[in-house]
Amino acid sequence: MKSESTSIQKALIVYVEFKDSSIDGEYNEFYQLVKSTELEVVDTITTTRLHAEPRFFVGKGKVAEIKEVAGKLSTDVVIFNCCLSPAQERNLEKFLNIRVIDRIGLILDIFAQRALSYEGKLQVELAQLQHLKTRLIRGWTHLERQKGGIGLRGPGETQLESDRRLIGNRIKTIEQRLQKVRKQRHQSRRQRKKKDIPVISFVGYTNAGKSTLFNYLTNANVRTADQLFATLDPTLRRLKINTANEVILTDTVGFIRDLPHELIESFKATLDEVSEADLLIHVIDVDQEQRQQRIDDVNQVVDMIGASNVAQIEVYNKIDKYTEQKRRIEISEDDTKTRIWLSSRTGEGVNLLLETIIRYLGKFRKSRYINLPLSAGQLRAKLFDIGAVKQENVDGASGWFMEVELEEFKLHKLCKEANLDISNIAVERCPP
Ligand SMILES: Nc1nc2c(ncn2[C@@H]2O[C@H](COP(=O)(O)OP(=O)(O)OP(=O)(O)O)[C@@H](O)[C@H]2O)c(=O)[nH]1
Ligand SMILES: [Mg+2]
Repeated sequence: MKSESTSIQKALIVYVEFKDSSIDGEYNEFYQLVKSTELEVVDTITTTRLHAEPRFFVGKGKVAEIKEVAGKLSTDVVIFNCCLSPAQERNLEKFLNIRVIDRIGLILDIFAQRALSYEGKLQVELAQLQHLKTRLIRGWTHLERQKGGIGLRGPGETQLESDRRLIGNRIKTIEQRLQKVRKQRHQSRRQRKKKDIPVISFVGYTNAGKSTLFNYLTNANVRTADQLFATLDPTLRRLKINTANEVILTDTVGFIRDLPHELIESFKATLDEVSEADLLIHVIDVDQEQRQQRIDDVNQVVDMIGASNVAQIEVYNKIDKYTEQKRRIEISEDDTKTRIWLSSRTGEGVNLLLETIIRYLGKFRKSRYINLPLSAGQLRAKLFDIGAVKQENVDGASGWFMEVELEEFKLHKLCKEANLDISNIAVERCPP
C-alpha cells in the first residue's frame, strides 16, 4: 500500500502534554519521528491537559487556534503526538478540513516508507489495513455529507460494506502469504538449530546503534542512520568469535515506547527471530536522559513477543560521546546480569562483549558419554586439546569411551569434521 504522505509537504505538530504523565525527552522523540518522514515541520502547537476531550481530544479553543495556524501556514497535515480515536480523528478532519494523523498513523507511515523487502512490505501493509479497518467509516461518512446527506442504506453504505469486504479479503491474502514467510523462516531456524550454531539477536530502542554494532562485528553493510526505524528487515550473519566459537548474529527492527500493537502483530515473522534466539544483546544508547525508561519500553516489547525468558546481555553503546564513560563490564553478584559499556563507532570495549558472548556460550556446555572408534584419533586429540575430556576408558577393540563436556554445537562441528554422526557415537555411559 502506498503511503499517502509521499505527496504531503508541510506538517503542523500538535503536542499534547498530560499534567501527570510527562516523560523526559518525549517531545524530542516525537519531533524526530516526524522528521523521520519526508515532512517539513512548519510549527508546533503545544497544550497541556488533564484528560482528553471526547470530541477533538483537545479543547474547542485549541482546535480553533490549530485551524488558524494551519490555514496561515498552508499546512497539509496536522500530526498529533497522542493516540486519537477514530471519532476524534474524523471530527478533527471535518473541522480543520485537513488530513489529521496521530502517533500510530505516523509510525505506520514511517514503516511504510522504510519497507524494502517483500516480507517487510507485506507486514507493513497488514498493519496499515488493520489500522484502516477501524477507521473506514470515517472517509465514507465524510463523502456522503459532502454529497448532501444520505439515507440509512444509501450508496455510501453499500460502498463502505464492499470496501470493508475488499480490505478483509486483502488482509486474508496477506496473512496467508506471511504465514508462508513465517514457515520458511521457521524452517531455516530449524536447519540452523540442527547445526547447533547459537543464534544471538540484537534488540533495542530505535536509533540505539544496533546496526552499527552489527556491522562492526560482522563487516556487514546494513544501513545505519541517525533516524528512527532505519532498519526494518532482519539481517543474519555468521560471526567467528575465535577458532572454537561461531555464532549467528541477527540485526532487526528497533522498538519504541508504545509500539503500535498492529505492528507487533503483523511483524511476527520478523520478531520470531528475536523470540527464538539463544541470547539477546540489548543495545542501549548511553546518552539518553530517559535511558531507564527506554530499557523498560524495550523489555515490555520483548515480553509481548514472548522473548522475556531469553537471556540478555545489556550493551551501553556510544561511550565515545562522553569522556567520563569508559569501556567496562559489570556483572551482577548472582551472575544473571551483565552490562558492557562500549562504542560501536570506535570499537572500544567490543572485545568485552565478545568475551562475554564466549562466557555465555559456555553455559551451553553439556556433559555426555561417547564411544570414539579407533579411526577417530584426530578428533580425540582435539577434544583433549580444548580441555573437554573429563574421563576416558580405552577398550581395545571398541575404541575410546569418554566422558566429555563441551558445547553441543561444538561437538557437532567436530564430529562433522571427522565424518562421524554424533548419534552413532553417543553412549549411555562408559563401561566400568
Ligand atoms: N557516537 C556514536 N554514534 C553511534 C554509535 N553507534 C551508533 N551511532 C550512531 O547512532 C545512529 C543510529 O545508529 P544505527 O546503528 O542506525 O541504530 P539502530 O539501533 O540500528 O537504529 P534503527 O535501525 O533505526 O532501530 C547512527 O547515526 C550511528 O552512526 C557509537 O558508538 N557512537
Ligand atoms: Mg538498525
